[in-house]
Amino acid sequence: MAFKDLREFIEKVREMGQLEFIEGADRDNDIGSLTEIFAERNEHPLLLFDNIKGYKKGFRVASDILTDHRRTALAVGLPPNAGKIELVKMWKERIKDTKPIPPKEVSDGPIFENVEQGDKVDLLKFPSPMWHEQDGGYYIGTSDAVVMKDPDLNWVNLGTYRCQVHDRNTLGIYISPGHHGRIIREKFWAKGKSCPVAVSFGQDPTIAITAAFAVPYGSSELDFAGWMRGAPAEVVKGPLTGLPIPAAAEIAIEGEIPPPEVEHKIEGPFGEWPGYYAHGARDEPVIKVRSVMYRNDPIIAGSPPLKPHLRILGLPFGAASIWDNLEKMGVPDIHGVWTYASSSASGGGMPFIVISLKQRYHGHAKQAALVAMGGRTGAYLGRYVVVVDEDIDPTNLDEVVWAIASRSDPATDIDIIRKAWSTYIDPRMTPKQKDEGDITNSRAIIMAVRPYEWIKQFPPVNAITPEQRQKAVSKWKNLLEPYGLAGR
Ligand SMILES: Cc1cc2nc3c(=O)[nH]c(=O)nc-3n(C[C@H](O)[C@H](O)[C@H](O)COP(=O)(O)O)c2cc1C
Ligand SMILES: [Mn+2]
Repeated sequence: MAFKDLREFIEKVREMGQLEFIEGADRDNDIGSLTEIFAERNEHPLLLFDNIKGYKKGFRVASDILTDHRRTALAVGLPPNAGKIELVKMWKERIKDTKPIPPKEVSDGPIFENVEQGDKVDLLKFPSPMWHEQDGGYYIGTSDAVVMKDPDLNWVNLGTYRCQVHDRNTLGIYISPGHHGRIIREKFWAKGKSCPVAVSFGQDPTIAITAAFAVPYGSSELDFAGWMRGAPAEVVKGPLTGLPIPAAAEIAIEGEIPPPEVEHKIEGPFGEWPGYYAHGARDEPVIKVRSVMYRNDPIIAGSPPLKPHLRILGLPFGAASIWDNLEKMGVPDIHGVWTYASSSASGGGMPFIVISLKQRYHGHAKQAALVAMGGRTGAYLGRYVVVVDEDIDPTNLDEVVWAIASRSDPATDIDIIRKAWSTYIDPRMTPKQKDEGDITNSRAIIMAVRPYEWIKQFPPVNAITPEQRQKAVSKWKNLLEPYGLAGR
C-alpha cells in the first residue's frame, strides 16, 4: 500500500476524482482562502496549485491533502469509502499491533535532482503561502518533517513544527515546550553548539502523519512511518549534517539552529490549531539554512489549521487512541468515539470528545467518561466529554446535540472537574493564570444517555426503524433515488 512520495499519493487522488488543479492563484490571498473555503465541505478535493503568480511554473503548492477522511484513510491503507466510525474502529485495531520498522538508507534519490549550497541558497524562489490573513509571514513549513538527532542518545526525531520564511537563507521555527525537537536543540545549546537540523517540506503522507504522532522520546518517528506504510521509509544521508532525509522529499533543507543568544527573530503570529492566534508574535530561534535541495517541479505540502473543524487529518486518530484506552481499561460495549474541534492527533488536544456505548450497568457511562479524560490522548487540553447511547452516531453533530437536548438533565447530568492538564495555546486560559503559571483548565462530563435507573421507562424514539426504512426504500426506490436517499 506504501506510497513512494507525495506526488504518487496525489496521482492516486487524481484517479479517485478528488483532485482540483488550480492555476493563476496568488500566494498572499488565494491559496489560503481556497484551502479554507473548500474545507467548509465535509468531503472536498485536494488542491494542487501551479502557475502561482510571480513564481516559476512547476513550483507548486498542495493543500487540503489529508483534511478529507477518505484521503487520510487512503494514506494509511484503510478503505477510503468505509464509514467514519468504521475507520476509527479499524485504526483502533491497527494500533494494538504497532511494530516499528527502521528506515532504509539509499545512496541516491530524487531529492538530489537540484542541490544549492552556501550563497546559492534562495528560499524565496518557492511560493510559500500566507495561510491566514493575519499571519505574520509566509510559511513554507506547515506539514513538514523537522529532523534532529539527540546528541547523547544516538536517536533521530521527526516533528512537524511550523517554519516561517524570514529571508533567502533564514527560517523561523516554533516548537512548543515539551516537544522533542525543543529538548534536543537545548541539549546542543547547553554544550555551546548550534543544533544541526534538516527539514523536508513535502513527503510521503505516512511520514507527514508520523512526524505529528505522539511517539515516545527515544523512539524514532521514521520507524513508525515504516510500520504505517508496511515497508521501511527510504532516506538519504544529508550531505552536510548526515541526518536522514526522505529520499523522495519534494524540498528539503539542511542547516543549524544557533543558540538564541546568538540569533533569534520575531516569529508569527500564525493561526494555530485551536483556531486562534494565542501564541502571538514572539522571539523564537531561527534555522540558518546552508543547503536547499529539491526535485524538479517541487510541491510544498501545506496543512494550515482550519477553523472550526481544525482538521489537519480528516480522520481523528486521537479518537481511535481514546477508544483503545477505553478497551485497555476494561470499559465494555463501546460503539464509537469521535472528537470535534480537536487536533486530530494521538498526542491530545481533544476539547470535545463524544463516546457512544451500550449501557450495561449502573455507572458504566460515567466510567467511560472518566477513563477517556484520564488517558494520555484525552487528558491534554480536554474540555467536554459527552456520553451518548448506542443509537446515536457520534460523527453526526445533529444527533449528538439531540441527545444532549433530550436525554440530559443539566442539574444532575453535568459534572465539573477542576485543575486538569492544559497548555499555553488554550485560548480560554485567563491572562492571570498565564502570569501565575497556573496552566490548567476545567472539564465537564455531560451524560447525554438515558438514565440507567429508569432506562426501561424512557419514552421510545419516534423515528423510522432501519427495517421499516429498508422496506420503504425498496418500494419507493425510483422516487427516492434522484434525491440520493435510496443508497443508505
Ligand atoms: C500540521 C501540524 C502542524 C503542527 N505545528 C506544530 C508547531 O508549529 N509546533 C509544535 O511544537 N508542534 C506542532 N505540531 C504538533 C507536533 O508536530 C506533534 O505534537 C508531534 O508529536 C511533536 O513531535 P515530537 O513529540 O517528536 O516533538 C503540529 C502538528 C501538525 C499535524
Ligand atoms: Mn518525537
